[in-house]
Amino acid sequence: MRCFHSPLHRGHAGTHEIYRGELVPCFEKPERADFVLQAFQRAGLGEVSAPEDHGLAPIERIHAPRYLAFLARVWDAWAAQGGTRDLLPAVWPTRGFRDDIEPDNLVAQLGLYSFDSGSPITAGTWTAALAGAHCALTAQAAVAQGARAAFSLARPPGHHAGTDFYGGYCFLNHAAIAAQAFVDGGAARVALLDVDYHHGNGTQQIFYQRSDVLFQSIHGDPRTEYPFYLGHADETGAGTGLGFNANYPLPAGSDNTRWFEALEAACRRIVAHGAEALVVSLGVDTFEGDPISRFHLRTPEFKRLGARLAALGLPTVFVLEGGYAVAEIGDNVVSVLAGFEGG
Ligand code: OKP
Ligand code: ZN
Repeated sequence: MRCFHSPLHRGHAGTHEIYRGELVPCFEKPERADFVLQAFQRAGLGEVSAPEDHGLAPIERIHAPRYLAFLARVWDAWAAQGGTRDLLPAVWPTRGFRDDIEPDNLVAQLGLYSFDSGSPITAGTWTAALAGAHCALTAQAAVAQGARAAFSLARPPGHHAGTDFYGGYCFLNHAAIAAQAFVDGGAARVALLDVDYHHGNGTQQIFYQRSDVLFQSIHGDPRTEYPFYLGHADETGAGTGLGFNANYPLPAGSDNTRWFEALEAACRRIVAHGAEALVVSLGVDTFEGDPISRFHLRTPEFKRLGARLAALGLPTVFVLEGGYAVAEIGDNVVSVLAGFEGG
């Protein structure tokens, strides 16, 4: 399978996030992509290529213009004020506040467009996220042109980013952008499956009222796990989208039997949807050694996941999401892809 990757991810390099009341080095760091790239090449899974520039139009199909304009300019505006440190929000418009007027104050803008304090914006964040979107779009194009599968190897991840907000280390929703590209290329029904440990709240928000893109997510129960405020089983879609959103929240610590039961249910639903293409939000923070998550998948389970997805027989785009056990992230991702390829 071909892999699309850009070194521009390296420009997104946050310094700190708050973890259990302490400032700690960011879990989402450039080394993650380096390890995945090394493992992919070592395994000889396929050619690694730079993404093509697909322009802003396919990204504007998912994200609001004022949000994209904000992301594109915010670092330069900060630098013009003499700012050098990571940009972090400190105030948010919760219920009862207005979100229709964008404040002039930069920190207030950060709060308007974000939902957590753990997603620093740095000098290269926009460039990195944009390159990631183009990796996903180039992988989608390869699959639309007949490849069985392709892999978008980029960071920061995307599945927590919604129409007009960032958070959970995510700025542009690469998987949603790829799914939309399938629709815009003529697919009537697309399936998007999120196997990251955390609920894909951004992707759910984007497609919640739509029936063309079936969104499903298997994740730690939001009652105890990030992102906390979305991802429950009773969220099944709205309006035209009613019945086209399915969540499989599992208690933190759930065993692999339970995880694969959820995967089986999700796969059956993909078949019932009559999907013509599949996009996988591939987070491997379900790994038992992950520092911020509490599932127990290991190499055999990652292989089994890949093989189960292959059995769907669909043109498939894999988009990298989470995974914070950096030394193992490459092997874990490669296990899924090798399992898919029958290796
Ligand atoms: C991103 B992805 C806040 C800590 C919250 C955020 C976890 C984001 C996971 N200070 N941690 O789904 O792998
Ligand atoms: Zn995650």
